[in-house]
Amino acid sequence: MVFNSINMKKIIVAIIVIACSPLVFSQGDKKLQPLPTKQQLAWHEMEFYLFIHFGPNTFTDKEWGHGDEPEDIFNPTQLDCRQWARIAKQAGAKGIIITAKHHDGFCLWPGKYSTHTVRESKWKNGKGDVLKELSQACREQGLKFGVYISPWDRNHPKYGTAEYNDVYVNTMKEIFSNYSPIWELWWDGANGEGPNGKKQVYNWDRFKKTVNTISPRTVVFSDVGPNIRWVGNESGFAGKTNWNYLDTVGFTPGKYAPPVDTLNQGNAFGKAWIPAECDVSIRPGWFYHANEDDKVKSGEQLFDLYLKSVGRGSNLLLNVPPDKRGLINENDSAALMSFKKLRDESFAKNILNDAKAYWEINEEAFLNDNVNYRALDKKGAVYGINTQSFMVQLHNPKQVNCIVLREAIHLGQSIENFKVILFNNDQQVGEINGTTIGRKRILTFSAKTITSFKVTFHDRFGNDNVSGVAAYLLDEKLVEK
Ligand code: FUL
Repeated sequence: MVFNSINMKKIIVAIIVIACSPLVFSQGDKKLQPLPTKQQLAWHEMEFYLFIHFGPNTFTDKEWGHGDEPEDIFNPTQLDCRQWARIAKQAGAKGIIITAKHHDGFCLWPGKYSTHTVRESKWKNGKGDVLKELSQACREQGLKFGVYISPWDRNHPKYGTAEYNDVYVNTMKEIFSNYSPIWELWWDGANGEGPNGKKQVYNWDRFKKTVNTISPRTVVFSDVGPNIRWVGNESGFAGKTNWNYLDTVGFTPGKYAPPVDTLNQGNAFGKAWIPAECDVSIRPGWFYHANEDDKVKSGEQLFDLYLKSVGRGSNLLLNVPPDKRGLINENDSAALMSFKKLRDESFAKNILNDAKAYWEINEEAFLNDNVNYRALDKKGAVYGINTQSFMVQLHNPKQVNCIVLREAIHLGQSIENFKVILFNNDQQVGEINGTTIGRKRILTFSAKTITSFKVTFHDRFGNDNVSGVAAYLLDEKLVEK
């Protein structure tokens, strides 16, 4: 098959002329599907950030504390939140979310609604405040700061009574007024017994309204949002089909959450924009355990998780638990640096820089993976052109094993499936089929020498919302496992 660029251009120009009311077409579609908020769009751009599980469990070697651990157990000898933030920054993470309070109820700040806090511990003679130190360290490094506040509390005497919902609301208000801005709030759905043997009936609606009132720009995570959803596993991977839509009516976080497959893939026609976040630990456990020092995931394993999370349109929340000193362990930080190096090396050179796309408007911007779609809009580019495929012609034959596609998610998510056909001159040398694209879809395959490739996609509205394409040659060992 020979592709004649002049004819293709003529055809595309004709299509552009025919589809001369693209804006009307797209605006109409916008009403048909939920769109991300400004905060959610900004969240999508975060891609990768760290989770910190830290507290009494770090010192007792537990994963779930009982809530009756003596406060003095919490006594890090060299706690340094600046070290955490520095390492996060060097690893290319964009933020840090910390377990302000885990299920054991211990508060990493001197909270006034609890008597089980850093204030009652030996650490800094009860004068320490981890949230204060970490929020400052994040600010210094230009990182976003987020908090995990476990509703399940195995220490609080009010847990299991209606009054505990007041305690929880007050706790949130206290944290938000002392340590804002808080970019992401993480709600775990766990709901076990408290010290009086009772389970709490959480008032999720009230919790949601509270955050919405005191900090409307915070994105709130739980199994079912309201802003970010759990991906349905703690292994760090999103579905290859991954819709940013979810139906939440009748569901709550925890036991009454949607099935894990639904969380993993989203609902194709879901009523709300609630994208998935992939939480996973760099070690087997969420908290630090010395006997897992040799079980830290390698840079290559982390890269594979990156492909399965960010590369499937989701975000990667990677847990790196500080050790008993209160420092990120050397093994973890080495793995993070190796992960960063692999990302940098892999995506340093978009080999389409000198390629031509038969998407003739603003092809330069289109071929730049980093360009943001808004810039294209302004120039009246890709918006609404009713074309379902485009061709990319390389300047010279090149070896490729990775193609990155992006969808203009500020317009919603509507691409249902796609096909990439690789050519070496007239010869078809490969074909990759997929379903959703979303913010970013990273496809990897065994390396091929190609001169061109064709991307065909089916958009549920006939829109043309592919907003970027790039191609790379990765180290062969990094191709998705
Ligand atoms: C789970 C918790 O029970 C684990 O301890 C951990 O915090 C994880 C991120 O969420 O539901």
